[in-house]
Amino acid sequence: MKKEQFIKELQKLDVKNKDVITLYNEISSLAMQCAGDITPTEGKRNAYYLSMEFLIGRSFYNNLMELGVLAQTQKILTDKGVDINVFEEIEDAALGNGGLGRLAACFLDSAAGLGLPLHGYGIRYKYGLFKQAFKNGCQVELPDDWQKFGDPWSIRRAGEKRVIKYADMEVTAVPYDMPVFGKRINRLRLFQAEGSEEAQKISEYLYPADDTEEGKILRIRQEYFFSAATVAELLENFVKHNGGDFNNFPEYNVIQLNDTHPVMAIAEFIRQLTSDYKLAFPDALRIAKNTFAYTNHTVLPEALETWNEEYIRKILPEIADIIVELSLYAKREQAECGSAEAEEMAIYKNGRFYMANLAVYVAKKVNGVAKLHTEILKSSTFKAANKIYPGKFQNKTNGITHRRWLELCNVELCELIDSAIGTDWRGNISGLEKLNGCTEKFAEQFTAVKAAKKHSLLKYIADKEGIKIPDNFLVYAQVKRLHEYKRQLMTAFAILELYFGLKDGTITDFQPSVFVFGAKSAPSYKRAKAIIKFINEIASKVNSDPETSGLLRVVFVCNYNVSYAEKIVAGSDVSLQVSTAGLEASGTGNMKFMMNGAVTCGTMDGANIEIVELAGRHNNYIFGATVEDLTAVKENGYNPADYLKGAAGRAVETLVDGTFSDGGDGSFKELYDSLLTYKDPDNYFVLLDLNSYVKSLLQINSDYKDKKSFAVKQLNNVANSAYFSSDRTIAEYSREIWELY
Ligand code: 26Q
Repeated sequence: MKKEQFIKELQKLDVKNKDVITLYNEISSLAMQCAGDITPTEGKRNAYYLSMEFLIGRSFYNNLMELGVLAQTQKILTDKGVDINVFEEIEDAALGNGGLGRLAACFLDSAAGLGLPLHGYGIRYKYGLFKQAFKNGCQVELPDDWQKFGDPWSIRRAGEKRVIKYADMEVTAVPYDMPVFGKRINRLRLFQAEGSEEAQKISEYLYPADDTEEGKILRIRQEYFFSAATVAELLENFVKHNGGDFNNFPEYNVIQLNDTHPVMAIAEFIRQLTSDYKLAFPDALRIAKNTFAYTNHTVLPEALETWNEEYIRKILPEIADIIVELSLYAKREQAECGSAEAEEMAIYKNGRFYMANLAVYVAKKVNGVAKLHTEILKSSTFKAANKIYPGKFQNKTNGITHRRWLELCNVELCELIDSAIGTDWRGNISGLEKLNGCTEKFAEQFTAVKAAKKHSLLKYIADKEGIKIPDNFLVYAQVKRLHEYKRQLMTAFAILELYFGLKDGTITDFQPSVFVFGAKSAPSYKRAKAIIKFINEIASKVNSDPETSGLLRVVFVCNYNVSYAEKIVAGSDVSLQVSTAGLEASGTGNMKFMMNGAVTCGTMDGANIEIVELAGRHNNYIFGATVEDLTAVKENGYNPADYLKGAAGRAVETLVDGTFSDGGDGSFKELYDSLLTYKDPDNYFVLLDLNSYVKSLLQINSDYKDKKSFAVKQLNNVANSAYFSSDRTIAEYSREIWELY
């Protein structure tokens, strides 16, 4: 970065009569000019992260921070009468749904920060994840036209475009590079589809579901589009820089598949090697086996991708043939297995392609994203494969970049940490552990920092949502995609129990509390949408009840996104992570809250387990059934109605007793039936865990009375959060999968 030049030019910049968007574009472009080029890596070993999603959020502040000029920019702009916060009106780039997409963005940040050559490859959607509005408490979706302010952080590389062929059409893939700044400058390359109207549709929308939507041809086209463009580029570059012996390809390239969405890259890799470069199939397969690695992010059966063979055959006949061929190779190799095991591992059965099984077969390494999750993959989801491929499965517990999720979003806390242990931790996050020795001493100052961050959050919420929450409220937050397994509905019932308890006097001595929700539901996911409506109904009732509104409030923030998250994680006291045990692969929001000093109120699921292992169970609030408990419950036959006695019953009945209105669409009754009357009722065990959840929430509420000891718990979480920096995760991937050093 030519810092001096940037500062000099910025000082000269005329801000008069310029609107925010013009200023944003001018300052960003200036930073891009001074930042320098993507660090060359030709002829060296590189890792490629293929992902349908990169949820990068807002680039402006983060990039200026990474370039080391954020503080000076702020000062120069202030001198010119411009508040740097005005750029908050620039939209986030929401090219992802949730955890998986945000993880990809954190990984790129960490790799650049560590000086490792990891490059992201994906799709430049014209519209990112929809913008959420509420109409009568119901979610409505609006298009997210994130480029309407310009896109000064991308460079179009028209000279490197290439044609992608489907049986029925041709599409041009035009790369756009977003530099990722750190110790080196890496590349996030997103392909835009150009050509006919049909062709352009391929990169028009991000699929707004975070589980499989069956049978969507357009989704197949998208998956193939960027996989094929990436593979073609890597093979071509290899020939150009490393000669034509593809046996050496894996020495220079490793391709990480972010879930199964880019798995077509495997088939395409073999197709290009066999058709374009004339290798024999077994040789191409061997090279693929040394090149690809696969990360699984879910064990929910409905989210494991399978494709109807006919769909793929119609638009990609050669790819269909190759997948069938691969399934035969796999079968032969797995011949020693029993028939049940062979069936479990089949890539092709009953006219469908099983993309996870394909990935597991070819990948040299397969990883889960938290200890428990990896254990479940090994002992259940991919049990047979784990038996015949020992050593293939690994764990890589997720992480988050502490640069965005601590240094950028919580400057005040960072300054306090500096004053306690010096600034070395900023260069090497494991230094944060030194805080362990001084949590008592800093408790009071920490309380003041938390109060300041809470004040900013509550002010922001008041401005955005029109709901004023007093500063003395304890803040519980549940922010994440809306899904039944994440159990926002259980939190809703818990709130109702608190509300009724406060009204009838069974709950006394209660610290004023607010529950903050943020979540988007997939547009077609009716039950999730009903949960949003239900929570909004609860919010209106609770907030307007003069008997309780001094003690209990509920806010469902609208259009939760990365930028909102930055404020919520910094300003909250309690992180709600209450998924059904065994179903949240890892969670990463849990880590962001921990790092900012919120205690976790959660189940023994995903990375929560590792969080409490490191920060101490006594500094957090664990409740509910474990994976083992649930196995036993299922064996004994689960009857949710058994858990409806007392307060829980009253809360659940509000779905059908006229307390709330679903607007007449029957969706609350449907929710009720899903819990109590359908076959396999309450399959996420909401009622089973509700009672212990409420107890936990009340325990937290009571512990909060002693501000000092509560702050010590929170600080212990900060002090032990270094493990959850994605710098640690990326170092592990780099050593144990990518072999970058
Ligand atoms: C697949 C096919 C068709 C349409 C959509 C999809 C699809 C899209 C997105 C399937 C899954 C996703 C996203 C999954 C996801 O975000 N998983 C989360 O990954 C995080 C990072 O590892 C974990 O922390 C979370 O626990 C996990 O839920």
